Amino acid sequence: MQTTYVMIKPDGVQRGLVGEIVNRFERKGLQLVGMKSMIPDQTIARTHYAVHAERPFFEGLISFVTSGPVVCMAWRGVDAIAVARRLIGSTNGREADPGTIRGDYGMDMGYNMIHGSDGEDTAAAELALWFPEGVMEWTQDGQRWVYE
Ligand code: DAT
Ligand code: MG
Repeated sequence: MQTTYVMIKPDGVQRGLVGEIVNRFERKGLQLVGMKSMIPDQTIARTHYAVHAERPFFEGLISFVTSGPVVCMAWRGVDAIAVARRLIGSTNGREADPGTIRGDYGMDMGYNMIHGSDGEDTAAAELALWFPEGVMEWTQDGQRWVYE
């Protein structure tokens, strides 16, 4: 089992896509182990995107992600990190496959509605950053009908 960090960015919230996006993870069979909403401050945004600090788009990205509410989620399942990335689709919405979140709802690179951890190390670091209180440990009865 893996747990991955997924975040609906301010454009997704502003466009009223929270329900549509959450639905995709839920119906897929992933287990929700963390969910909250906040307006990120500079510190958490800069830490989250620190790997991109030297890129030309960095300041714009920080200003975007701190501009309004985001929805922070932790989703758990077998290979959850890669599964979430496939549900999300490639970075640029114009090129993302139809059927993916970015492919179905997005037309831009920066305004791409959603973040998903890209590996085990980043998932652990991002979960610790956004959920310092930890995630919920609970048994979802329906999970026994998700995996044979
Ligand atoms: P992803 O979100 O698909 O993991 P990433 O980690 O490479 O993509 O980049 C993080 C975010 O930064 C991405 O969701 C949108 C923004 N971004 C990336 N490359 C960009 C670019 N060339 N111009 C503008 N924004 C960019
Ligand atoms: Mg990334």
